[in-house]
Amino acid sequence: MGCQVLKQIENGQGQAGLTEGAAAMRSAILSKIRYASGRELGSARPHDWFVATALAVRDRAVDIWLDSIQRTPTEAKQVAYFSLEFLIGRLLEDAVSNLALTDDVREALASLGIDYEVVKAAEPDAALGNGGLGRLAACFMESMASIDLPAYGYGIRYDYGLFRQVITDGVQHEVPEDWLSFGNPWEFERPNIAYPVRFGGTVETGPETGLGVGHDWHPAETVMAVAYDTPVVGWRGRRVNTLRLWSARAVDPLKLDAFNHGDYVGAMADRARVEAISRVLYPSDETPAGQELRLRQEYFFTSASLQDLVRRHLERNPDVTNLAERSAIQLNDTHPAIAVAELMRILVDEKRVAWEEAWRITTGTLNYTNHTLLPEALESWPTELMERLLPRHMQIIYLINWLHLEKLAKDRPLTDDFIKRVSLIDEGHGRRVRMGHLAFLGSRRVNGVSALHTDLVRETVFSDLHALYPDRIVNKTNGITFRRWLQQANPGLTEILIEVAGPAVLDDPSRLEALMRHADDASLRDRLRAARRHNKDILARTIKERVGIVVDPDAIFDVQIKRIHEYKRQLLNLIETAALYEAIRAEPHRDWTPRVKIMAGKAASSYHRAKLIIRFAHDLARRINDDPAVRGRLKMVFLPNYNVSLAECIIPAADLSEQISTAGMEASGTGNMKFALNGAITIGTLDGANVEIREHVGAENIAIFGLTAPEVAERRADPDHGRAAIARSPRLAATLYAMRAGAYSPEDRTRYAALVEGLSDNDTFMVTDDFDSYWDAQRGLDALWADQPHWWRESIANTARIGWFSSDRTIREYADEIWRIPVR
Ligand code: 26W
Repeated sequence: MGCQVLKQIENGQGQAGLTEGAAAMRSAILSKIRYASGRELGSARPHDWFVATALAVRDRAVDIWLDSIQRTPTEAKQVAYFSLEFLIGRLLEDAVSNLALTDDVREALASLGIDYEVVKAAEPDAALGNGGLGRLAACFMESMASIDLPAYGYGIRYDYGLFRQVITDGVQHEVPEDWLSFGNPWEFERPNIAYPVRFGGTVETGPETGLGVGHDWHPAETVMAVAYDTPVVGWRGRRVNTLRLWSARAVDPLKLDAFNHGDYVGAMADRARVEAISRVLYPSDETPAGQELRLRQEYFFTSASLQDLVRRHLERNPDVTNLAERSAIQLNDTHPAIAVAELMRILVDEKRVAWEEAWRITTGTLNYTNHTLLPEALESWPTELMERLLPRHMQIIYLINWLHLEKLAKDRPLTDDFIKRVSLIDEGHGRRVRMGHLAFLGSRRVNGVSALHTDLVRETVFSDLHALYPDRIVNKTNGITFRRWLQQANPGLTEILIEVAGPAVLDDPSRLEALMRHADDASLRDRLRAARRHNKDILARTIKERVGIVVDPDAIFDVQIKRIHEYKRQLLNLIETAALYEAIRAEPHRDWTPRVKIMAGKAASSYHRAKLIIRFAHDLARRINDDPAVRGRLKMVFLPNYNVSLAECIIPAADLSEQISTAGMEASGTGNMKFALNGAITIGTLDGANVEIREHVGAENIAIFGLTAPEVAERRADPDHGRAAIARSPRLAATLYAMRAGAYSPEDRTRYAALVEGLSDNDTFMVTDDFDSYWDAQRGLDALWADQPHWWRESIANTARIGWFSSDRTIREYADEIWRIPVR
């Protein structure tokens, strides 16, 4: 910025022609640059502009925030969403567009010579979550504010979020994600909102009082949980709720006597150990973390959140007896399941409530969402560890279990086998506490996240408990916030939708249906195609910048983006890509439909097979992209460091959405909904929410392939199914042979030997069984692409009929059937 321009800005020039709103925003931003960042205008960098803009916008949010809290009646029931993960991503555009400030902010910045797009891009992506579960929590927070539901989100303020993925020579490396290093303009530290969280020690049994025997817990260690609040702005600024994240602080940060004796390091050691609790997000997704630190994290945030909730309750109510009428707590998976024992402890030991009454309150307040059936992801903790870390809670859990079994024994003779299945203690693998069972018993409602998943929850993990409590399990199919995943991510498409379906479409997604009347309208098709093309150009540029690969925006953009996991079957996609590559080479003169395969996702650091799949993606991409024989027909790209911001760039540019998990294994999926909303056509299995997406968009507008969940279960019984499937499919056999022989890894020919052998010996995920049907579905899509009017008709049907998958609908269902809170 030239000196002359600066002088003019400081003199208030450049405001001419600005609307009143933009002029006010401009002076707010200027004042933040100067007084909050302590910088001269001329030295401000994009990040300073981001901070100044965020602070200016935050001021507006704060007014609504305080008002939202004020106007919530004392007797209103509130939601507390307990989640170890909130994958929120960037917040600036969310806040700006929900406050209807987009034009003001854009113009204000432009008048200062600054591009709003550059400012948005300077915000770090808050990755306080692994994947679907964490992103769902973020969508829910936005929806609760948008439908004016009073709610708190409770979690952990990790210093380091999910690792940054760096790929060198196809190998994933994990680098710490230091998202707070430049500060976080959204949060308010609340040093006055802090609670002691205790660990270890012993329990002393007191004398019999009128309320039974008292228990005095003498903990060995105390950690302070300090609150950091982030305002969550709802659509049209209707309401602002609080996301309250806890940070761990040592009670005695510096042991002064040690320090005075010259032991500087020793004086800090305790502090480092204690504060490690909120240092870093566990990067495991669907695999057990199994470490003591993880259990400490779980108890730390659950205890602080419950203490806070009970304190807030007592500010408005005389005692805790009506807690269940004023609060509904949702446990996001079993990670906060210790809440069952902790709430009982607070009520019985601290508030001196009788056991039965405490149990009534607890089971009236808590609800639990299950997000996975994978046996390795079902949490259980060794009793020995729990007894050492949480001795009083372990006593409470034993008592809950004893009462539970005794109640059952009244109605039926208990066989050993039945006790084994319904007990809170799993005796099979060393003694362990089953956190899912604990959450089930302590909850009023238990829910799955798609119709199919909920059926499977009833039939598998909780079949015995379901038989005992047949009304407890309900379904709540997931949803996504359309504000972020359509309006913000895809402004071009949004503009067209507003024109066709009217502006009310922004408030009521069922109005997207109006699009169907224009499904065969060539001019609409052309406009949609142009909007998609614009997004594809941007993605192509991003690909070129990040990995140096040139892709053709006229080709099908075929996308699979999600955590790398065997059940999600990135390997099936890659093997099909390899087979397609060989087929094109064999018949180079056929009119192949040009495709760009795009993949992104992180592997858990200890998940070797997932990392090997990433490596294969790179080896395969190198081979394909370097081969002139397939030029113009096939390209393969792996984009590193998948996160929310990258998803926002990729999804609006996708033609084809890969949702190809082994049937019965993906609880719901939410990426599937984001793609369909943006008009991508899904190729997928009858798994998770794909089943319901098919019902909504119509079977003719989605490419379903592969075994169904019951067929998978049946096929698994045959130990030889993999070998048999390979024998049936010459194409699959040839592709696997090439892979096994090192065709894609000439410098290390055995690199994929184990991966291929696994497919014939033990193909748990049915890659081989589903290959042919997947191949055929892909070729069907090639043909469909050649018929562009037909392709776009299907695309339009996806956008038009996906409205039901808005997280506003999901949250209304939770409010109605689980939390019993009336919403407008
Ligand atoms: C114990 C380690 C661990 C960590 C995370 C186990 C399990 C998890 C999560 C439950 C994994 C997860 O994110 N599940 C996903 O939840 C989404 C939201 O409901 C669903 O859409 C996905 O299908 C499901 O995989």
